[in-house]
Amino acid sequence: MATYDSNHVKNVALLGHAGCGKTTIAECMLFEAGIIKRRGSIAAKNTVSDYHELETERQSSVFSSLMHTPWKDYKINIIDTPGYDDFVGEVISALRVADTGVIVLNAAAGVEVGADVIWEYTDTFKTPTIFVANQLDKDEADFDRTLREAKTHFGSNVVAVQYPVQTGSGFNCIVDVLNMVMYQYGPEGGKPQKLAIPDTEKEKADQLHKELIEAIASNDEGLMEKYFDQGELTEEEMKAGLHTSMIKHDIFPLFCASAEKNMGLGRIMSFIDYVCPAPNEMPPQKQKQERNCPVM
Ligand SMILES: Nc1nc2c(ncn2[C@@H]2O[C@H](COP(=O)(O)OP(=O)(O)OP(=O)(O)O)[C@@H](O)[C@H]2O)c(=O)[nH]1
Ligand SMILES: [Mg+2]
Repeated sequence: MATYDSNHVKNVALLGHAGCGKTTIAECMLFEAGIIKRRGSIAAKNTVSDYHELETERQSSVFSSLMHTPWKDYKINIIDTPGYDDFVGEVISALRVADTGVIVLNAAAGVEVGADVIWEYTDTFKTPTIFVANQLDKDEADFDRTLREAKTHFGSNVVAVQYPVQTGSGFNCIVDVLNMVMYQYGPEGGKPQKLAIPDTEKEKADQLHKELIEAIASNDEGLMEKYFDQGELTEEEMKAGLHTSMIKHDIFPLFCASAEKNMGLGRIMSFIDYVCPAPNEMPPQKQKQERNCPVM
């Protein structure tokens, strides 16, 4: 088995309101990494994470499950937590060891109360956090409303890294405003084609790219000066700025996905690898807080 130094290990916890899609996302991540050859589903009661009888019966997670997978040069440890608030102790335990919280939002429902409760914890523990707008394949999915609600509930530092060209049954394209490309997925999801952003999306993509750069630059004096001088930041500078601001709990990038259709998860895993913090990068006070984190 490969060995990894601590710079190449990423510990993430999947968090969110019950039914937002955490377990299905974990299944996609393992499938994308090639750990499993076939994706299980909640309906078929055969996911890796919800293996306990209680969970298959309820079709809902009861315990936190720890999974791990290699991804490119890294090892990602994935903790899938239950969403029902009866099991919030499992979430708190996961936050003691996770260096990044992935708060999953059901884009068909917007920000639900479970996400608010979890935000209280990640905010108290200063856990670096990303958001995933999931279930974008549903007819009721509304990305703009989900982003707006996330900003209202969690602050203006929630910033879109991606947006869907279309939601509902036609969802198959994600515009990424960090690396300024469009990902187009085939019917089975998985690895997308990387395409140039079409002219019809240029204006929206440029606007969100600018908002992302300004959010990054506003948290870093050096980058702000460079942005004022040159009117642009490189992708590498943006990633470095995101990395530092995430550790300081100053920025919360938001991504797009449909776990049901296996779309978007590979890109999120690559972001976890290259941008999200490694365990040895967390400030000592955060490590101390984690050990002492109170049960609220
Ligand atoms: N259409 C659609 N359905 C989804 C998506 N993600 C998950 N689901 C479905 O939503 C239901 C709940 O999914 P889970 O993965 O169990 O959600 P969870 O967040 O783990 O739920 P808890 O463990 O109860 O907190 C299942 O029926 C999934 O098949 C998605 O992207 N699109
Ligand atoms: Mg679950």
